[in-house]
Amino acid sequence: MAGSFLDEDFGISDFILLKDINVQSFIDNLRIRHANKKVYTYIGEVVVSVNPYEQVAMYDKNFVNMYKGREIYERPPHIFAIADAAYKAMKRRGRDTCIVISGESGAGKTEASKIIMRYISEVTGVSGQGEVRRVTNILLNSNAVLEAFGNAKTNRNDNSSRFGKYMDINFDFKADPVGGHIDNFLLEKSRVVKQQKGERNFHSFYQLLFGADSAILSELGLSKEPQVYHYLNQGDTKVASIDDKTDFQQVQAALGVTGFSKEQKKTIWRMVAAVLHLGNIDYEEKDNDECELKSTSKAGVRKLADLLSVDEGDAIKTLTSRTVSGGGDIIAKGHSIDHAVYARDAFAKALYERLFTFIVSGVNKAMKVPNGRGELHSKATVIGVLDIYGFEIFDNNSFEQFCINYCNEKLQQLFIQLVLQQEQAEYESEGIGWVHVDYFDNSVICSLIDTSRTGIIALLDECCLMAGNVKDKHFLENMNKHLSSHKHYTSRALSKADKSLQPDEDFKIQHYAGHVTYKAVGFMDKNKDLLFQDFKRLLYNSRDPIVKNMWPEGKQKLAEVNKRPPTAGTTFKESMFNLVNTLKSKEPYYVRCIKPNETKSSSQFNEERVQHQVEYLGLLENVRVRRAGFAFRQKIDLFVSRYKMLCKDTWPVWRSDPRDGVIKILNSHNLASDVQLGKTKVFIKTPQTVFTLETKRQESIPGLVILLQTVTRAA
Ligand code: AD9
Ligand code: MG
Repeated sequence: MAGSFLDEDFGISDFILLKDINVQSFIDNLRIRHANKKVYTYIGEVVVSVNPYEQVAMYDKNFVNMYKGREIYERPPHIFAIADAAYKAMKRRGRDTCIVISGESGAGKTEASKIIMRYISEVTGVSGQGEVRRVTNILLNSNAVLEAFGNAKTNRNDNSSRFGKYMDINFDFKADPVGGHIDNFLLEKSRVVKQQKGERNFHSFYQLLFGADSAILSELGLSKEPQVYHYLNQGDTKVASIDDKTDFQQVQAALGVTGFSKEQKKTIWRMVAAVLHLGNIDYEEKDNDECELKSTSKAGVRKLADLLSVDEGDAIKTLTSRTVSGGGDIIAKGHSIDHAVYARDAFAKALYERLFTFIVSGVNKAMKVPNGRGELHSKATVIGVLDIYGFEIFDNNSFEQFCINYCNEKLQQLFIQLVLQQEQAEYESEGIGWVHVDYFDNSVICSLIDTSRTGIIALLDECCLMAGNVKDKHFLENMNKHLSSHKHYTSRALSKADKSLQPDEDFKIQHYAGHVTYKAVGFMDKNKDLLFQDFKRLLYNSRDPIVKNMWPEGKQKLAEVNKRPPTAGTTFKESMFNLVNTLKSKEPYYVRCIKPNETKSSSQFNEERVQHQVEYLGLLENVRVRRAGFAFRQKIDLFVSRYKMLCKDTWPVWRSDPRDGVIKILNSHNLASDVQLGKTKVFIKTPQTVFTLETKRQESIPGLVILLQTVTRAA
């Protein structure tokens, strides 16, 4: 198996073993491996994955068996090995672990997370208990459901996750999955009402139109033609790589497996249909700058009211006016056309977002497993899998890209803290000599965004909470005022020479992964995330209990309504803080995904694009730190007890100083030059040394078993 590390035909399978560490040698190695369909390469225990953009036969049962229970360095690099390492740490050492998958949009994160989940389901539940099968079935089927409602075609990825997902899988004392929990982050709901050229709305809409039979469509009052719907006809409608019709059947089945009843499924699709009807509602001017429904929209509203099980008159009122309290009275104030369109779109976005939250909680309910006494399992050990939207730069970057990129900054910071800083700190505390490695610490960008009072989110909130006619332009001015000297922020007002920036519109952040220009227009609106109380009340009064339960705050009276719920930016920031804390409390494993080209080609390897990703992911620094340091480490006494059979002096029991034991073992195999002794741990420089130790250990075990049997028999 030693060949698996240094197979020159396929490049080198662990970057730590590269002769010279520089960008070119790193990329050369990736290129050779990519050309030979070697999807994975290690940096120590971090796996780098290059999207193959084709099915590579390396995920079947034989491969599962090859990796099951093995150490990372025993087999060629594979994501299975990382999944197994996380699983073993959980099983053998009772550690909560997490697998953090990062990389830009289309790099293969979601696929990686599914491969990990499939691996875990393959290696568990071997005794075939029905309950474990049920749970793994839900875990696997939850992907189809969440992707239908939370993924969409973008210009970067045909199946782009438009929400962040962190999934905990809970294991019992036998290390079998007994349940799970999904946390979802910020669904990109603006997509419901608007799509950029070449993109689509969420898959669910097309699945319904192309997949449901005509009886269902007629019940929902829908046409088969997506072009008919304003919320679908702004972008593409068909995607070559996607079969919406088959996907619909699959999602229907998966909804069943994940615990949704027939009624719930019906309501889900009724709500999807309602959003489409809503988008086609048009208004015309009445007197006093107020508006009413166009006559052509009346049938649509009737259907909308029917689908949501609300009163038609109430629906019309809610779509054309809102209630306000004035001088102690509650009065209806008519909308202008602009306001009505705005309110309609806000309603559509909110409907879809609530539906998504409902679906996630439904899956969570199904994954909560009662134990024999009818109680919920006390918190078992956990493996968390994080699959979040990748770093994004579009032609037009708005609030959503800002949040997505901020999230990627936070994860990069966590990576730096855990892998780079922690590694250096450990060498220092162990008194191990090594060379300091410089790396870019992106905490300065995180604070630019999330510092209280003067961070971008705080400055945005400040504008959103001001009274009067405050516009996005003021938000830009507010940032220019407070952030003028920040190295990672600029705008036209601050750097007049930068003609790429539109005055009064754009601001630019130098992210760890590159410069992104954001359009300030729309930031305040999306941050306020306003939905008139009237809509909430309308749905709370729905005759469909499933819809009603999605809108509990609709029962509040106007006077009781909390006028200032937390903004979208602050809510997102808090969810990122919580996520980072959750991840920090676990033993992390990393999958770093790379996108080899922009054309989804299985053969093309665009060096420039790859180099950019290698640089911003900090992969070279990662190798340098591992190399300057040591690939493996183990507590001194554990090292002696694991390898004592390799030396006649330490076998069968070593009673003297364990440090001397380590030296005896290493000297007996000429391995001492590759190892340093710290205060509490043995540090081993190269994986081959560990491999040699492990192989010799394996070889000596049969002999030991015979010896032991002889001793036992003699006794
Ligand atoms: V985004 O941030 O959600 O936009 P991801 O999740 O990083 O993005 P995704 O996993 O969706 O990317 O991968 C994009 C496409 O690449 C998939 O739809 C597959 O067609 C392709 N892909 C990714 N990984 C693999 C793989 N291991 N084997 C084969 C793959 N194809
Ligand atoms: Mg994804």
